[in-house]
Amino acid sequence: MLPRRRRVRTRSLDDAAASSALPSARFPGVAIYLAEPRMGRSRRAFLTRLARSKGFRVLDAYSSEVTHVVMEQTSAQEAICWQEHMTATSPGRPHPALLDISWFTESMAAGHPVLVEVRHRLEVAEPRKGPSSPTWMPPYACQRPTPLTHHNTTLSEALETLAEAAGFEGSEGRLLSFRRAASVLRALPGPVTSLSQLQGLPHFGKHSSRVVQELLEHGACEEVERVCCSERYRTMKLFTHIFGVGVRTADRWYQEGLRTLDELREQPQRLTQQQKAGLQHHRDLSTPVGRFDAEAVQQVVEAAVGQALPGATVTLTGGFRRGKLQGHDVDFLITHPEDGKEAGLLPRVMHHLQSQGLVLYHQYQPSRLDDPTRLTQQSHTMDAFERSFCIFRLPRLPGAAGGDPLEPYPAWKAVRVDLVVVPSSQFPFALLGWTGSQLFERELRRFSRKEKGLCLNSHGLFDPEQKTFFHVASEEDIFRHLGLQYLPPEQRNA
Ligand code: DCP
Ligand code: MG
Repeated sequence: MLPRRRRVRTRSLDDAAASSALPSARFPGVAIYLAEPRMGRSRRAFLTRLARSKGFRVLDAYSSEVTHVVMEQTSAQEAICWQEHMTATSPGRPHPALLDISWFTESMAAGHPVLVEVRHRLEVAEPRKGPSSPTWMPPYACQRPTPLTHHNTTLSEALETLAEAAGFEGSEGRLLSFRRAASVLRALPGPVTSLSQLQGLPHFGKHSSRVVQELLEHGACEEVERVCCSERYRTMKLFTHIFGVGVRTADRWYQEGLRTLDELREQPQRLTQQQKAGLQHHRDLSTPVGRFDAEAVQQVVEAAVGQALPGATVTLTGGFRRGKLQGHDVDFLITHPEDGKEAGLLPRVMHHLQSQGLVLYHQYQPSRLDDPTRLTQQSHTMDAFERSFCIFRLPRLPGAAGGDPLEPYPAWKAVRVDLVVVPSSQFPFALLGWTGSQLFERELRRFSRKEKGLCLNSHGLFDPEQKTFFHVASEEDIFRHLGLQYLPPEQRNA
């Protein structure tokens, strides 16, 4: 996955596993797992070093080998929920003992594992309560499965609206708080029907809890209603949904008094080529792309790629890979099994597509992979792959459903398509980075940085201390390196 000119060391999965979980002969039959939620990364690292220095075996990742799970400041109820979650994500595993930190500290002081007594055990402290008891939920979205369809649509959509509105005001912190709370609701195993169910859930501050409370009690939230009706929110939403328009541009237009698409069309000198194309095809582009259309686009892209470079492959990614039935665009990764063969491929692919009249607009961005600093930065939007942002002219099949029955049925539809060319050695990272959801990616990068001290982006996983990149063959390998349970794309709808 590295450009050949960079001489950096690489680490394999086996190296990492060996350094983290050296089998100890001192206390056979004891393998400790320090559960992080309330412990924090640095304390966990400290306790791990301490125990290993005394000859204890401490595992970095939760596995079937674990015999003693140690938790800190965790109630028995939370511990049981945690265990249920681990059992759900890895069925069939034996249940290790769930222990309070007191067992660990006593064992460290004694220099050997002390006998497990009732007072050490978390799971016997109190019985489980009924359906309204708090649910244990890992704090990062990449630590829990989030399906596409869930039980709390109304609540999560209300919080998403507030997140979007906060984003329009440039308030990144509030945007993230609302978005994370909305994502927690999507991951819950059932509907929230009473406020007490939010107790103990991560990312539920006063504001998000109040919104949920109002919705549960009155069926509507005054703040959300007000935002949705406001001229500011409606205009910002209208403008930011134009291809090529971000929050800053939309805000400038709003401050200058612009409110409608027609007003923008009257001032073409203000618009980039991309925005002009976006406005020109606005009607089609603001209609969701269906799975059927995405498959039709895939066929024409595959044909063009096959002509431009036999052996190259096309992978549908983004929301459609997560199982969504509709999207605002169609995202593809193009690669070739032989690293380097893919370089400069896109102009040839675009040429084939254009010669068939399939391209209404495209903006080509050459690869910037020869700039090594890009590979160790932690931003998705900055990825350095060769790419084209396109609007396709997708012929409609006769008899296809849709459109206004009173108007003549158009022969084609404009569809937003992103084509990204990736060297095969970086493909698993690009696939993980482009599959989304956006919040899932953000949380995965944050988890890597804050909990593991590693830098993850669509090019690789980098250890800034060791100055090494990790070698991987699949998305599963990346999850393993990060000590995370593998989540298939359809469970990444955070
Ligand atoms: N992505 C990201 N950060 C961004 C933009 C995108 O991590 N700022 C990743 C996650 C997205 C994926 O790239 O899921 C594709 O981007 P899209 O904007 O196309 O998002 P989706 O495909 O998920 O949504 P949609 O179905 O609306 O196209
Ligand atoms: Mg998409």
